Amino acid sequence: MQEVTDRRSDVFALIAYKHFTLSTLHFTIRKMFVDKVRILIKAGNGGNGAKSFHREKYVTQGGPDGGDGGRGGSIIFTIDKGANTLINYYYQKHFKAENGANGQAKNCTGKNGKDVVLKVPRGTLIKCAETDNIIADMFYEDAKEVILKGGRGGKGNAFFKSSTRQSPNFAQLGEETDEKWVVLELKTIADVALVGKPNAGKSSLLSVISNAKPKIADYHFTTLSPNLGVTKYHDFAFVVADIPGLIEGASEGHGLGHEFLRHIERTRLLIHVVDFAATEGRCPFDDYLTIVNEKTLYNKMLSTLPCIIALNKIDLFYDNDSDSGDTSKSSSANKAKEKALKDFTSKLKKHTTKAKKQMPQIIEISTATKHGIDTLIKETATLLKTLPPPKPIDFTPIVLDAKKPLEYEITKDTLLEREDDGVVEREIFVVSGTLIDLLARNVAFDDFQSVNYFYRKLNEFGVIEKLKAEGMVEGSIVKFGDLEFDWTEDE
Ligand SMILES: Nc1nc2c(ncn2[C@@H]2O[C@H](COP(=O)(O)OP(=O)(O)OP(=O)(O)O)[C@@H](O)[C@H]2O)c(=O)[nH]1
Ligand SMILES: [Mg+2]
Repeated sequence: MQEVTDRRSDVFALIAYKHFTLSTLHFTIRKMFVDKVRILIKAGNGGNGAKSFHREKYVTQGGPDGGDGGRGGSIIFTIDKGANTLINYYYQKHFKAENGANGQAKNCTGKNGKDVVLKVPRGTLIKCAETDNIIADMFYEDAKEVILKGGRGGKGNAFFKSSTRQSPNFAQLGEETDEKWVVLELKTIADVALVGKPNAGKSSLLSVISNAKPKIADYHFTTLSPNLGVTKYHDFAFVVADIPGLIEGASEGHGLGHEFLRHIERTRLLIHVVDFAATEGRCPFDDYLTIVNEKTLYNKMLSTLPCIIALNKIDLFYDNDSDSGDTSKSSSANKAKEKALKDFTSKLKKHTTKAKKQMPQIIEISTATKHGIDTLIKETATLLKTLPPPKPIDFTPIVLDAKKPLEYEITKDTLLEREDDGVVEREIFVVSGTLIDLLARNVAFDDFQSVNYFYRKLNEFGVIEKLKAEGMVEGSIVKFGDLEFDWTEDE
């Protein structure tokens, strides 16, 4: 559930995001909330090294002066402090950093490619799309993660000059980088989450305990995405998240679905907001139980979070009496409320005993009259102070662009060759793998010294020995990448 909007309005969603109202079209587009996206990223390739020799009038045999290629740009993630959605990645999904420029003559090094810096809201997890493994948790405000490093620039031929090699006639190619799909998943970082059925009064509560101004209305699903606010208790401040309403079956996708529960995974404390006045005719305890069940179905860990129960709309028990000023009615309202409270408490006791859980604290509140709000803030702050501080997700980070091990394999293939007496089929050896790819990119096959280096490496990795064991003899054809070689034994 990333996209809480009508499909028809997609075209205009960006406009909506900027809070335009298309009155001429007779409908207003809702702001989109995106908390999970899949994007393609690629670091820049390294620039190639240059092969060049110094040229000057009257100077013969100038030395090698080919410069190195520039480094490719990297893909870097940082925090966008003001953002709480991944909307920016909903439309643009491909991000490629600039390639490094090639090296030039006169020892000119190629320019490095520009990095691409992607800003995400705090609390975003970056995952490998293929394996779902976590690469980074953008948890801290100053988080900066290089997710894909730019390709290394190739060395120019000037670099390869040595006392025994005066005129290297080859240069190195720049490193090529792979593109990768990653998933960005926002897990809001808040100390406290307000959870409950639609219309329970979660947004109303957030509006009276913090600086936030969420939308409040007497219909279901007024809140379409989590709202954040900061609550202060003396010099102690904590972040509260108002989570969209949950209904039974949310874990199967009913209502707005249970996707928003991902935003309470990182919170330290839950406040269950219950419509205690049963304004919609339901049993308050059943409402509470529905949310408990849904959060457990989503993730068992959520049921271990400490919680407080806020029994809201307490003012409604007294509503009619305040008009009449009749104190006898007021005491009957009190009795009704006490009876409801007794009923709720005894059911809760039974439930927690059966589930072998600690009984949560119950606080009666009214966001309308502010009754009990100070107590709720005080108790929340007190409980929070006893809990361990929030911490990033525990994971073993993977490196997305980890260098692949140098490997090779030998297979056999056939090749059609024209000879004097017609076309003959010849068996050839094909050597492939990361070792060959790397060597093929770094060897200049028109340069004797470079080919020598290629041969030395093949020997070092045991390729020649293995080919011989597989049956390579004088005159055999061996294919490395796209290049074919005739094998000749040394004299
Ligand atoms: N009388 C009374 N009404 C309240 C109280 N708290 C909230 N309401 C009303 O209940 C209705 C729903 O309030 P919201 O705060 O929007 O409820 P919500 O839980 O955020 O609802 P969703 O966003 O749909 O999940 C609104 O009409 C509020 O004015 C209260 O303490 N007393
Ligand atoms: Mg709401």
